[in-house]
Amino acid sequence: MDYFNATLSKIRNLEIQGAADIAKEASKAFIFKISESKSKDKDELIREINTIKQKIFNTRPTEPFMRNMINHIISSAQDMDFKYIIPSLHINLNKTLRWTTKTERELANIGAKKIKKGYVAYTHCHSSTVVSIFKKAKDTGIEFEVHNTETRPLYQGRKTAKELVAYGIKIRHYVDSAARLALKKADIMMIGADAITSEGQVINKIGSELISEAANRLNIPVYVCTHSWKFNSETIFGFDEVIEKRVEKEVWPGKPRKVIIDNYAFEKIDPSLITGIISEMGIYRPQNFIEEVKRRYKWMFTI
Ligand code: RUB
Repeated sequence: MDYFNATLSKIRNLEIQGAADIAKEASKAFIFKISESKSKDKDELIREINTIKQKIFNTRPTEPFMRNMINHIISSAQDMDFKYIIPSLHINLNKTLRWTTKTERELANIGAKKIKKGYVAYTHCHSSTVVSIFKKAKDTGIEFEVHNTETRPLYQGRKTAKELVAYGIKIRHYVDSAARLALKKADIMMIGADAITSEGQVINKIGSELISEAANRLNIPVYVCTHSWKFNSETIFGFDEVIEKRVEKEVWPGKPRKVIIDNYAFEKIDPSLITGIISEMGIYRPQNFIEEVKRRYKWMFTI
C-alpha cells in the first residue's frame, strides 16, 4: 500500500486519531497524492484535487479541522496558472503546518494557566491539545494530578494515561462508568473537540456530554480545549455536523446476531454545559468564540 492509502487506512482505523493529528496527517497525504498528478490542464487538476479531497474527507466524517486545513491549503492555489498550482500547494502545506504548531503552543500556554497548584484535572479520551496543556503546566513546575476515563470501546484514555505518566504527571485511571467518581475530587474538567457548530455545540468523544452534565452538578468548570479551525462554518447554513457511527464489532466482537449496537464515536455537548472554550485565540464562552472565529478567519466562510 502506498503512503496515501496507508495514511487513509490509519485514519480510518484510529492508528492516527484526535482531530489535530488527523488534520495534519491528512494534509500531508493530500499533498503526496496530488504531487503524483498526471493532469494535463487546470480544469483536470482541479477535478483531481476535489476527488482526492473527498476521498480523504470520507475517512472520518466528524472532522472539520481536517476539512478546514485542506481547504485552506487549496484556497489560494485555485486562482493560479496551471504550472504553479502544485508547487504552491507544497508551500501552503508547510506554512499551514508551521502556523498550526505555533498556535498549538500558544493554546497550551493559555490552557496551562488554568491549572493551579494542587489541582486535580479530569479528562476523557485522548486529546493532543489537552495533553499539551498538561505537559505545559508540568513544565512550569505546577504540582497537579490528572484523573481520566478509559474511553470504551477503543480505550484512547489509556493512550492519555501512558503519555502523561511517561511525562512524570500523576494519573489516576477509571472505567467510563466511574466518571462521576473520577470527577468528584476534580477542580477542573478539560476535554478536546472534534467539531464546533454555529450554535455553539461542541462535538467530542462519546460520553463527553454525559460527563459534562455530571461536572455541572458538581460545580466543576468544563473547559473545551481546541484549535479554532475545528469550527464547522457549514453549520451556519443549516448543515448538521455528521456524527460518525462506527462498526458494531468495535463494541462487541462475536455479539448475538440480533443484538443491535449503536456505536456512535462522538456526541454533541450543549453550550450551556461549557464554562469556556480555550483556543489559540484565548478563552471565550461558546457564542463569543464563534464571533471571534468569524472575525479572524473570513476564508472559512467563503469556500
Ligand atoms: C478523539 C477525540 C478528541 C478530539 C480532540 O476521538 O474525541 O478529544 O479529537 O483531539 P478519536 P485533539 O480517538 O475517535 O479520534 O485535541 O488531538 O485534536
